[in-house]
Amino acid sequence: MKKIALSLLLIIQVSVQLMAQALTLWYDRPAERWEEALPVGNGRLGAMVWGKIGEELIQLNEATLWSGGPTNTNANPEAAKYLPEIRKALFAGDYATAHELTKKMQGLYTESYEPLGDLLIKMDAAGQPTRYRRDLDIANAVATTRYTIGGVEYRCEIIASAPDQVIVIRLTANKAGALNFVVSTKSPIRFTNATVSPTEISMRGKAPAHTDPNYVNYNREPVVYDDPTGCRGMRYDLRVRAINKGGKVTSDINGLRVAGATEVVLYVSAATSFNGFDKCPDKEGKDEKALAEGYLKKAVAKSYDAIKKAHVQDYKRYFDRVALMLNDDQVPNLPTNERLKRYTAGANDPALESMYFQYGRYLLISSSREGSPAANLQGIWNPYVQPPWSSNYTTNINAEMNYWPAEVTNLSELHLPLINLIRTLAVTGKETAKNFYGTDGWAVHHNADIWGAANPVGDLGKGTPQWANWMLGSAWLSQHLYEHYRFTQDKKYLQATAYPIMKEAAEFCLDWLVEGPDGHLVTAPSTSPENLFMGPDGKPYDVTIASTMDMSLIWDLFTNVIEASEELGVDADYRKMLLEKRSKLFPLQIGKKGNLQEWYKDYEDQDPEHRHVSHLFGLHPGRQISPLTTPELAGAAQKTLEIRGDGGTGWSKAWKINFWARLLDGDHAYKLLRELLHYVGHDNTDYKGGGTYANLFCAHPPFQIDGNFGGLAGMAEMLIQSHLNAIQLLPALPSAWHKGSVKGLRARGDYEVDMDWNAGKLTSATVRSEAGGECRIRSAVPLRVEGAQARREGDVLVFNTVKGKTYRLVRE
Ligand code: FUC
Repeated sequence: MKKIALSLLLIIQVSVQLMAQALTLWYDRPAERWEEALPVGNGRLGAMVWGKIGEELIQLNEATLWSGGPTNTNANPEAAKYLPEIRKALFAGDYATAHELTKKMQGLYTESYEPLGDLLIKMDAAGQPTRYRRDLDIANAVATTRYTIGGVEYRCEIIASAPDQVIVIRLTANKAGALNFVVSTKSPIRFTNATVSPTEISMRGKAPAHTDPNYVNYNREPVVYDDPTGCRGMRYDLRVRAINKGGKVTSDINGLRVAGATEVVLYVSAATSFNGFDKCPDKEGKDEKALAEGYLKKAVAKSYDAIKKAHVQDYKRYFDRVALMLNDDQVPNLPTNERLKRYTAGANDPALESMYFQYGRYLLISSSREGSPAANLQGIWNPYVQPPWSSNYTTNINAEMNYWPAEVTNLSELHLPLINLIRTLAVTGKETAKNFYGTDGWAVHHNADIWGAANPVGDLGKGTPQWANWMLGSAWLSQHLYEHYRFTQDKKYLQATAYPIMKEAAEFCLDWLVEGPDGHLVTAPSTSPENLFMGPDGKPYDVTIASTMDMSLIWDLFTNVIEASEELGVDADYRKMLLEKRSKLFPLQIGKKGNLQEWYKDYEDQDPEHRHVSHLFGLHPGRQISPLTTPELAGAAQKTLEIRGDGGTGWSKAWKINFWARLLDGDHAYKLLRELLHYVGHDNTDYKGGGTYANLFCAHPPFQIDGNFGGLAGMAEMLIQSHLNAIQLLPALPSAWHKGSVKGLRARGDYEVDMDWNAGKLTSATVRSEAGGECRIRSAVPLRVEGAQARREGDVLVFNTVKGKTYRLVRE
């Protein structure tokens, strides 16, 4: 008996160790570039940990710290007057005139996400370091650096705690009194340093009143600090307090000085004056000083161990909901960057793939928490004053992609920051639609920011319509409102939050649609982000009518509003009207190459391998096209993908994983997953092909977090799909994942699903029904359900479920 208990204990211990190994990114040298540093975050505060010896660098972010102030929704009062002329030109096929006139409908650029600053820890420890290791344990959300100098082991552990709203760093030496270091702070934006007490320093400053995107250069100051109106330019306050065991801590203008300590805990607190999208961050700003002090005061009353315990518990509440095991998940004993390089060269490493999956979930938990802003183009991690694409919300793919995995990978609450951003945009976007086009409802264009900027960017005509004048952001964003309902079945939310905003987006589309030359309803002007077509004169153009993407987005929105009104039992007449309008939308076309046509006419693309594949929206994330419901269109979508090829930037490859999974081709999806996990050095040598940096951040390049989230969503799509009124188990399992198990994935209808498979086939599954109701299961192998009456509808197994009950499915 004792023996059995002992060996059981051993097995548990070994598997806990294996799990820990499987879910740890580790390196045998310090980061040399930002793309090698390791991210931690609590949704609001973020840090990139370099793990340097001598002078440790921890780069900090606060998610509300943006340049600017409340957005101007009426930057171009003339815009609407061009609309009739543009439509006239388009209907006459005069694309050149339409292009020029569409530019005249542009507004201002968005603001930029700004860095908070750097925390530097200058260690005084002479000698050659040995036994170096830095790692990020994503099962617990703890980053650790350790090395030995002169026989003393130094450790630096860092966590970003959501319950305590602080970043905490614990430095230890395994020899009493061996810790000697100086902590200082600086920022690439305006700052002043001060001492608060012998053990506390502060850094205060201001974000710019305006920051231009990094690709704009008009011979003017790209970063402007002063705003005479006092309405722009957000304040921030950063505090660092040291609590030491042994030795002494003092402070002066150069920072905190620690001498002869054995352990020191640094409590890092920060806050900004951001007070909502419609408040001046300066004049009407929050008291950032009081906020930063408040978080700090509460935190320092707790020991490091107590804060860590609460942090790990809180983090695991999300993280532990899903477990994924691929094949035998053997973990090679190699640093993560080496594994990635080996994998890029062709080695198999299913444990790297499952770690990449869980890393995506780690990043979402760390960058998108209730009450914090939505994860932006870089999540919350950004060291640049002028970050790539302002690190804002690009709504023609990137912002939505960030949230594709939220529901299916069981992180539904983390979807709420995006839903909050959508609430803001429904307000600013309504003013924008009225001011720019004289329409009802709300409109969002290519970019948004924390202020709810919704106008077509481009600085009043300097941008190009190819990206700036894309009008259907509200239709795409509205899909997220409805998907949150489809997964959670939360009727109260549907009725109070989602439906009214979705309906207002439909209002915009109804006003925006016009009757086209052939009698169908069309959008005009219309673009297909960010591609160009070759016009009849052999020249490339961007503005046309009724791009496939526009029509697919409107179809999706109308369908969701129709369904939602049925679910709520409201608006019968409105529903009837929408059904009628939907039937008049310009339909999807199959082109001469057998592909799904991207444009109103069967024009050639200027770049047939363009990274955007907007016209396949109906395949993913939409539900208009599927091999199961519209085989002909699905065949055309496949042809489109073949013509586009498998190249592209990071997010483009991530999207293609999702497309191929929706085409039920697991092997092709897997090929693209492997390519997304292609090692990209920090010199970004391989621009044509996106991939993955040493820290597993997605390389567009440069770093964009969308590819991490899109890749995660794609892997989930390979394992489970539920967009077509049935839960499809293992719809696109690649032959490379011959054996495995997954626990805790979510399906629409409020189900939680576990699955095991072997030899490429499902062996068993369990479905927990959280809401009750009729459960519909589709699977490649015939299944039966234990303990419930079931019937078959074609290849779908149908059975009634009781709320809260679990059902086991086994092979027949
Ligand atoms: C879109 C893409 C670019 C980039 C940017 C943030 O405009 O076309 O590739 O991802 O967003």
